[in-house]
Amino acid sequence: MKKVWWKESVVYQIYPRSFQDSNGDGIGDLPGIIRRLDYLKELGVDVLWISPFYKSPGRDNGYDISDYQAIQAEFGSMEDFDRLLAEAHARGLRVVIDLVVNHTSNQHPWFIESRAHRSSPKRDYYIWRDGQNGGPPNNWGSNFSGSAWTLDEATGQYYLHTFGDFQPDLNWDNPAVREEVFRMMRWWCDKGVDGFRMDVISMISKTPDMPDGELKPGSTYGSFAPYVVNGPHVHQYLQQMNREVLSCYNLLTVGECSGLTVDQACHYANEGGTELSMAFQFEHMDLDGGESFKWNTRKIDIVELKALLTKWQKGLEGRAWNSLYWCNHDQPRIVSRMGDDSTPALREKSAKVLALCLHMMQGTPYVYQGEELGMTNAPFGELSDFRDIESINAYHELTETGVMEPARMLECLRYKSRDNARTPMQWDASPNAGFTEGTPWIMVNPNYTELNAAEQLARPDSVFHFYQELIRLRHTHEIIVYGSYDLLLPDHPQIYAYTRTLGQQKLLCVCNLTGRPAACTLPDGFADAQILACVGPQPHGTAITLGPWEGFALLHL
Ligand code: TEU
Ligand code: CA
Repeated sequence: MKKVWWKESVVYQIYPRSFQDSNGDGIGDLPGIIRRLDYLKELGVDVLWISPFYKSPGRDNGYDISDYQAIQAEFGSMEDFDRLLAEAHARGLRVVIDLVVNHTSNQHPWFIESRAHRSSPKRDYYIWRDGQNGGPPNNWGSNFSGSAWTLDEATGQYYLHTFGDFQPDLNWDNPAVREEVFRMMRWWCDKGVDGFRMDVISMISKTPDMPDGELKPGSTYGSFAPYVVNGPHVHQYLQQMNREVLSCYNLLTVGECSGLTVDQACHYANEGGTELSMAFQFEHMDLDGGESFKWNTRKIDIVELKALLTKWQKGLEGRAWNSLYWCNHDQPRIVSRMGDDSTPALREKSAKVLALCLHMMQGTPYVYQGEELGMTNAPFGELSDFRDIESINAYHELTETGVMEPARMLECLRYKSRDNARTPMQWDASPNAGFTEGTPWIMVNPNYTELNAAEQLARPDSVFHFYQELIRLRHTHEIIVYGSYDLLLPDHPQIYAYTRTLGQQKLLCVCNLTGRPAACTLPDGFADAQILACVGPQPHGTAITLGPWEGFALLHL
């Protein structure tokens, strides 16, 4: 297996809008990030991935870009970005930026020109089709509810948008589109950025004939997935991007790949390096999905989770590289989703054991802002507390079509809404958690008075210091990066246990992912092993009982 820096790194994701406000407008910004670089250095991460800060109407918080080479005023200026990059580099932190090129904003000059008339030179920058029987070209539904097609009255055709109607999909089959994107990417690379996180990159190649999608019972729209996800030319386009841009620099690239399978990942993230460094798969995040997409309050089954993550660990071994995550700006908080946030003590234990379970695996770990504190879902009340376009649109669609009762839908939003990840970073116990001196754009979780970075920095046994230790261990022990993985106790309903092996070395990680005591027998050979990390008391002997949310990692030389 090739040894490279991005396999040995830990990435920290910043959602700029919610990280640190510097000018009192209630919105986090680039100067705010600069202020907190020392905190990130203290945590010990290697790479920062910063979610979009480009010029944007902000209807999807920056994932709707109207100028790829300008900074949205509320986030700061290009000088601020340059300073952020220099200040990060001065501290040995690399900076990965978000590349959102499946779609643009409908306010992007390309789209304004494209929609101007049918013979516009930019018409083919987007995906236009004639309607059918007085309606859209097919039955596809958008990821943000409603049809995936919107009629443009002026030219009488429909444009495709797999997300919001304000996010028209680019036509990657047009070589001019690819050249524009590659040129823009080189411009950022020449500035010195260290990589790209590529938004829904698995969706850039669409099958040219676009038949109706399968209609699931109870849904109004058909699924575009078979015709859009991992489409016919996606690997060809990424290989071209790799030849013309990526291979000319020393980058970390990670594709956000909804609909990713192990086989597909072995293309996107192949060890030969002809496409991307790694990809995000979604399968473990979908384990508590089901009917009505993700809108339910079901819990993830531990036996299923183990089988699934093991499939990824073994399936990519030596062939491609995994990325490891519990959280990002689209997911509810893991401690509320899989752990127990009902008391501070249980919250901290479950946050730590979940971290341990993930961070001892093979792949590059991603820590999402606040995860290193064990930040929780927020106590949202009514619909008006939510800001996220996906949540708000889904509420209307599902309650207005009678699929969900309003009270039940609100309950599901409180559990699963993306806004749970987007409440402001909790820095200290001062008003608004030290995030802003103004009015925050979304509610601050009231638990900040007790749950905040300042308190945790001052307390050696905090979640922060546990994450710091896991990151340090990864930097110290090659086996955590490169060792091969093997699952133990596949059918144990509470314990996630696995080994890592590198040459003569063996590591054992055992985690009780439930709030009930759990017993198991350890494999031989760890009797005099070194304890790397521990949540709860140190284990003794081979027949052990773990208390609620306890776990440990042992290293045998
Ligand atoms: O997300 C893509 C994506 O698949 C999500 O919409 C996902 O299905 C959903 O969040 C699960 O609830 C990316 C970005 O991460 C997201 O923030 C953007 O809204 C989206 O693309 C459009 O750019
Ligand atoms: Ca601000």
